[in-house]
Formats: sequence, C-alpha cells, structure tokens
Amino acid sequence: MRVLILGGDGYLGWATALRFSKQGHDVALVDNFLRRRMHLERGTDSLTPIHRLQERLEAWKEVTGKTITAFIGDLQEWEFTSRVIKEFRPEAIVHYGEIPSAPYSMIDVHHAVQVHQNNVNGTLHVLFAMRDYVPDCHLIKLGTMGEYGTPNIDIEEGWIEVEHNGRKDTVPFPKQPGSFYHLTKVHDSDNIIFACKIWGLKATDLNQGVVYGIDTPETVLDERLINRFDYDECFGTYLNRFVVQAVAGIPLTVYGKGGQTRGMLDIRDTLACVELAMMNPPKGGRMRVFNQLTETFSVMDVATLVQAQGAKLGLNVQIAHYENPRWELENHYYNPKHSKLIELGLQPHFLANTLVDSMIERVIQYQDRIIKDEIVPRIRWGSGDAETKVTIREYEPATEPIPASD
Ligand code: NAD
Ligand code: USQ
Repeated sequence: MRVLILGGDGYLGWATALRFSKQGHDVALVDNFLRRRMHLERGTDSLTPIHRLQERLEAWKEVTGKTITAFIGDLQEWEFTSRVIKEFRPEAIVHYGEIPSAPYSMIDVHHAVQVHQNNVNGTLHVLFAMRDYVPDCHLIKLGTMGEYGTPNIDIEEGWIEVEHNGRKDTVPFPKQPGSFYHLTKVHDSDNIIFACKIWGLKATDLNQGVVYGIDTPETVLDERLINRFDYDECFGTYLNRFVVQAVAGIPLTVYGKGGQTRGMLDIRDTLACVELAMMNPPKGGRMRVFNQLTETFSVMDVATLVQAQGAKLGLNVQIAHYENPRWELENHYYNPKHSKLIELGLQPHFLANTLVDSMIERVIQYQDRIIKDEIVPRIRWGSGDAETKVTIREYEPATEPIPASD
C-alpha cells in the first residue's frame, strides 16, 4: 500500500514509517522539523541523540535495503501539501504532523495561536487535497483522549446515542478538553466529520492516550535509527519524564494530588493500532473513532511503579507533590471504552511487564545528556476554580505526600 506519514520525523511518525517500510509498504514521509525547532526555542532536547533525517533514511536503506521518500515542507502551505498528495497519490495517510504539547499551547497567546494555526490549518489542507486528488484514500488521524476531558460518565468511542424529549439520535460524544492544544484536536475532529459528510471521505480518528516507551523492533536495528525521547516540561509525557527524573535523582514531579487518571499505551501498541486501522478501513461518509489506549493509570500509580522498579536497579526514587500548574481535576471518575481495536485483533503490551525496567536501563545509558534545569514545570494554566487555582510562586517539592481528599 502507498502510505504517507505526516510528521514522519517525530516520535510516533518515525517509528511508524520504519514499521510500515519493513512490512513492504511504499512509504513516504512529510515533516518540516518544527519539533526540532521548538526544542531549540525552549533550550531543551531529546534525551536520545537523534540523527539528521537524511542520515536516518540512509541508515535505514543501508540496514534493510528499503527506501523511504521524504518531502520536507509545512502542511500549513497549501501548494506544498496539495503537491505532495497529488504526486505520491497515497492510499492511506497517517497524520501525526501537529504540535502535540498541552503546556506549549498554554505558554501565552502567541503559542496558543501558533498551535491552533499549525494543527487546524494543516489538517484542513490535507482534507481538501484528499478531496481533490485522492478521494478514496483513508485518513488515519491522531486525535487524543484529552478531547473528552474527564466527564463523570463512561466515555464512548467517539459517538453516543442520546434520547432527548422522546427522540433519539447518535451524536459526537461531548468534548471538554483541558488545554488549547487539546482544543485543536476537537476542532480537527469537527472538520473531519464535516468533510466526510459532504465529500464522502474515509477517515478514522484515533483518540489516543498517553504514549510511553523508547524502542521499537525497527528503531533498535541501528543506533542511527534511534527514536526521539523527550522528558522536558513541554514535550515529555509523564511516565517518560518520571523515568528520567528517577535516573537523574530528581523527586518525581507529581502535579497536585496525583489522582489524575489517563489512558496509556506502549509505543509498540501505537504502531499496531495504526496498522489495524489502516488494514481495516471504514466506509466513506462518516468519521470512525477508536479510543486508542490499553490501560488506565493515575499519576500516583505510575510514580509508585517507577519508584518500585527503580529500587530494583538500586535507584533511591523520591516522589514529590508539586503545586499543579494545570487546570484539571485531581480526583475523578474515568472509564473510557476501548474495545474496538481489541476486536480488530490488538494484543496489548502491559506496563507491569518489564517495560519500566528496560526504559530505565536505556535512560541510564544516556544520563549524561539530561538537562536537569528543564524538568521542573514553569508553565501555568492561569487561575482556575477554587480546587485547581494556581498561585504564582517558585515550585518546591512538598516534604510529605499530600493525601487525596475527594
Ligand atoms: P512529535 O512532535 O514527535 O511529532 C510530530 C511531527 O510533526 C514533528 O516531527 C513535527 O516536526 C511535525 N510537524 C508538526 N507540524 C508540522 C507541519 N505543519 N508541517 C510538517 N510537519 C509538521 O509528536 P508525537 O508525540 O509523535 O505525536 C504525533 C501525533 O500524535 C500528534 O498529533 C499528537 O497530538 C498525537 N498524540 C501523541 C501522543 C503521545 O503521547 N506522544 C498521545 C496522543 C496523541
Ligand atoms: N503530569 C504530572 N507530572 C508531570 C507531567 C504530567 O503529574 O511531570 C500529569 C499532568 O498534570 C496530567 C497527566 O500527568 O494530569 C498527563 O500529562 P502528560 O503531560 O503526560 O500528557 P498530556 O499533557 O495529556 O499530553 C500527552 C501528549 C499529547 C496527547 C495526550 C493524550 O503530549 O500529545 O494528546 O498525552 S491524553 O492525555 O489522553 O489527552
């Protein structure tokens, strides 16, 4: 199959490109190195030393004999995006090419606008180019579980049947996102629903949870293929961050009480889910949604797991409760449905089985590259309600864990 990976130089895009190329698909990727530039802007970096894209692609060719084509450009440019889709004529597009960070979108007005323009405009261009050049192509779009927020009811997979004043309809599940970044994903979903409806396009929105892990079977084939691994405040997700903090001897940065619960999945399962979606395309006309997660954990569950696994490797891991810089509930109901990918054959990796140990060992290998100054959070969401109000002061880890009260 001809597969175009948007954001193919990024964390998930690079691993996906290698996987599909190894399987024999004709793979091309698009990237404009925005993620590398955002690290330069913030003074941060991937823990793992990632190579230039050209070197990565040459190494892949050397190791496997396979070629991945790269188109370098910005999805916000219509001329570029439409030309790539017209020339490559993909049968499937996997769209990772967006800014993925909630904290980055909350820095100030300029970053909120940048994230909106980048994510929403890029996706609109992809939709119009599909309509014009590849109307039978299947768009596999990375959304996020954070689109739903943390409602006090079960979260369905994208759509919910409601009865109101004696009449029934199936409507998009209500969205209550918690950052301007997460909001861009809601806007994307609405735009994709509309494009499917009016042009009959085929699309799957993968509402993905928090991804963890470094290696995949393909990225370990050669050190030049190593994937990025971020741990800074903007781009590191919480388990990835906790593992680096454990190795660096920094008390784990649990925000607030740590009862915040999220869906999570191993990066290897991200690749499996995207593949399952691609090999089982939907009919056109109505956007399909899968909730892409394998397990749910609270922040404290993950912190205590890292502490226990670190102890096995001789690390004395401390857990600290930092004033929560975000606007979010710290204790809440969370029950997202996630059976559709399992029904298609997903066989998940589970966090308890050794992954943390292997992540810790890999991080120890690169511990000299840890930029400690960039770990403690500084970006604040602003004042919220009484429970989540953030006051402006320097962050000091609490000496005692704060008990969860509600
Ligand atoms: P990433 O930043 O590592 O990868 C995104 C890539 O897209 C980067 O290489 C970036 O340079 C590129 N890009 C961004 N805007 C672009 C543009 N306008 N034109 C061309 N290239 C552009 O992020 P990631 O962690 O790999 O996430 C990929 C996608 O998955 C994102 O859409 C993210 O929202 C979603 N997602 C990620 C996670 C996670 O835990 N990593 C969880 C849920 C959803
Ligand atoms: N958290 C901490 N300490 C930290 C970092 C985070 O307690 O050092 C907490 C946050 O307050 C939050 C939870 O951990 O409650 C998750 O935060 P995160 O930074 O790991 O993840 P998030 O900001 O939600 O974003 C990540 C990806 C994003 C994706 C999202 C999936 O960066 O691209 O969309 O996970 S989801 O969370 O399901 O929306």
